[in-house]
Amino acid sequence: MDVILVNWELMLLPYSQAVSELIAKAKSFSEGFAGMSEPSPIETVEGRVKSTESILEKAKRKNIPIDEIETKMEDIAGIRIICRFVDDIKKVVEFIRERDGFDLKIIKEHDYIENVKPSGYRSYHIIIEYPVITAYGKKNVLCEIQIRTLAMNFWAIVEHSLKYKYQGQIPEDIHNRLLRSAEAAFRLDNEISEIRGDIIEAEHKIRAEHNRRAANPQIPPPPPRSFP
Ligand code: 0O2
Repeated sequence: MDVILVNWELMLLPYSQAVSELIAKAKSFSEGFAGMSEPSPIETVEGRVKSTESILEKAKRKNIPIDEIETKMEDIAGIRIICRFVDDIKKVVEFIRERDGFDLKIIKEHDYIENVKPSGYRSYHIIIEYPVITAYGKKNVLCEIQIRTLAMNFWAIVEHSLKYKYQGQIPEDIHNRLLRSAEAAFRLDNEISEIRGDIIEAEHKIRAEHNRRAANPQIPPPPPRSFP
């Protein structure tokens, strides 16, 4: 049997660079909305490089040979873009599509919002190939971009923890509760979408008032607020 030795630190370096660069690009896109009438569709951006332990576990689970990990495992580098409103997901997807062929290449898209996973998972995934120039030269790395709402994210984090706790074998009653909460999160997203206009208008007013006071220190500060 051939033994393949992997220098993980060196192998993961371009992935970590890709994650940093993609986070910076998404943040700068989001900051570009400052002062515009439409707020940024991006609430937060986070990213991570899969741990060696997690790469090996997934390779075993998916039967991926160690020497094919870089071409077959699509989420060694991962970016997660969180939106407030379901409609914002489409805008972020468009932003990524516009970059296709420019500074990244879209390999495939998975719409787990239209095609909800049997677990109840909802999210929009885009797998991209991203070129990085490292001290060791140029390299194209695969990266998974997950785009989801705050509600979808909350659900996915909880479900992920339970999957970890039960080592993938979630008991039926908890599984059923998770399915019901996934639907509740989806209804919450839809309800919030209905009042999106009101929320944005309210935020505009608060921001305008804040700017007015910042520009004019003579205006007395607002009375201290109490909890509702
Ligand atoms: P981790 O620990 O988050 O990195 P496939 O394309 O279906 O053959 P793959 O590569 O698992 O297999 O792709 P998929 O299904 O699109 O999932 C990729 C990632 O999406 C997962 O990575 C999770 O982060 C997330 N995901 C997918 N399904 C679920 C789900 O049912 N629940 C939760 N909480 N997250 C999910 P990992 O490596 O599985 O996990």
